[in-house]
Amino acid sequence: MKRTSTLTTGLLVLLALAGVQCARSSPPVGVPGEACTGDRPGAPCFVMRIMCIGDSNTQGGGGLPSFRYPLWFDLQDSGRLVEFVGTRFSIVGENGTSVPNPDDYPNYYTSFDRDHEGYAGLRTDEVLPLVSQFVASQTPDVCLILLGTNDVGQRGFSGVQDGISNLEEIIGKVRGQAPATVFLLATLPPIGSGSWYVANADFLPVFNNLLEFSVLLWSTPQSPVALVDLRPLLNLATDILPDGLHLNAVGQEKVALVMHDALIAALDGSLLPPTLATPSLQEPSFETLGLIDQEHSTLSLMDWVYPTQSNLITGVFNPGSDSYQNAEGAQTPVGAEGDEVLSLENLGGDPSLGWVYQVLPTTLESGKTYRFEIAVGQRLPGNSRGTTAYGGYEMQLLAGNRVIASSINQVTPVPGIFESDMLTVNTADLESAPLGAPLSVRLRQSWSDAGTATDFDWARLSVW
Ligand SMILES: [Ca+2]
Ligand SMILES: [Ca+2]
Repeated sequence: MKRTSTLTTGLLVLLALAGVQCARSSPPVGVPGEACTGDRPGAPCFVMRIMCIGDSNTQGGGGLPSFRYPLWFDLQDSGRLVEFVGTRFSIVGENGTSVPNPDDYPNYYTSFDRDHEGYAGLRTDEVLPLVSQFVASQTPDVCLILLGTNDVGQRGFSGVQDGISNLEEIIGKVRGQAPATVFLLATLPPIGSGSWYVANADFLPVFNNLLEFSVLLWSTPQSPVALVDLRPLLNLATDILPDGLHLNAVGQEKVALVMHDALIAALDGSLLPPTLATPSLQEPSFETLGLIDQEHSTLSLMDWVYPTQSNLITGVFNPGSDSYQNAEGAQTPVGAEGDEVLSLENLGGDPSLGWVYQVLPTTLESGKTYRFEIAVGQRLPGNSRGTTAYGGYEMQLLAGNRVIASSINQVTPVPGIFESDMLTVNTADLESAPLGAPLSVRLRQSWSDAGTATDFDWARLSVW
């Protein structure tokens, strides 16, 4: 079959012609951790990081910058501190003959944030293997996904089935690295007779209906998934180019408006279920496994998630008196609670991604103070676990994927006892705090020496 006017071929030709990459865009807004320039000088700045993932309708091409351009300026008009993130920054054919017309898109190379994850021509199964890498380098708070047209157009009903299943896997891969991400999934735009995909256009409503149902199944309190319904909005005659596939300038504006409203809802936390009155940490004392004296187990806990790095041994330990004072049998080590503790041991190597975390079923609220406390233990030298030294620690409190308070080695416990460290943060002290985002806490070792160990116990969270 001759494939003309597909999301793949026409644009790939342009892409090949384009060749050269443009200079990277510099987002006009601040980055997390840098001070904002608002009325609280020096306050940490939380800019919501939005990652647009999709095919050519997200990448843009043929001189059209995609819905991202009007969306960006709609968000600016709403006064939102946002940043588009992604590892890509060009439209198809940019640097060729298809640079966005400066009369129509005057701010394309200046105040527009061009970063994206749009891949012209790709199906869900082709984007899926790229996800872990681009999320690792550009952690999003919100993923805006418009993907699946190439699946349905090229493969009909099997494209529907595989497309939906791959979207679920894409969400899973993002959550693997950014567990509190909000997902906004757009329904697919109509397909016209300008494209050979039109032979499978009857499967579009099947895909869109299945997507509408699936987002309900995929959504969790920690990581909401919502539909951005383009169906009532778009029609072929006015919003799609003659190629039958791509949004024209009018279509892009329409899509941007509905995506803007969905993003505002996400940023304001209204996609999340109501907050629980009293947030509480589960398994605060790591006693679930019921270990006997000197026993160590790497079995999973119910509510704490362990890292999977092979250089780190994460588990629960019932220390003996050769590790901590007063730890004989089922007694409580000095400064700890109960008889079991969380144990992080390093076989040698980087512990920086070795976070043990717990996401709470509660969200960050304005005008409140949050305090996270934990006891940190340094084992006695010559202990029977065979660990030779203390491994240090870092503790963090997060809202969404954002660190809102952090402490690294503020306390050095005396060998043989536990000492507590605490983080306290009031949302009023955070400029543009990620309100509405789910809270989580996490812990890790801080030093990379082989044979080191750090134990944690008695986790406490208070809010007032
Ligand atoms: Ca305990
Ligand atoms: Ca013991």
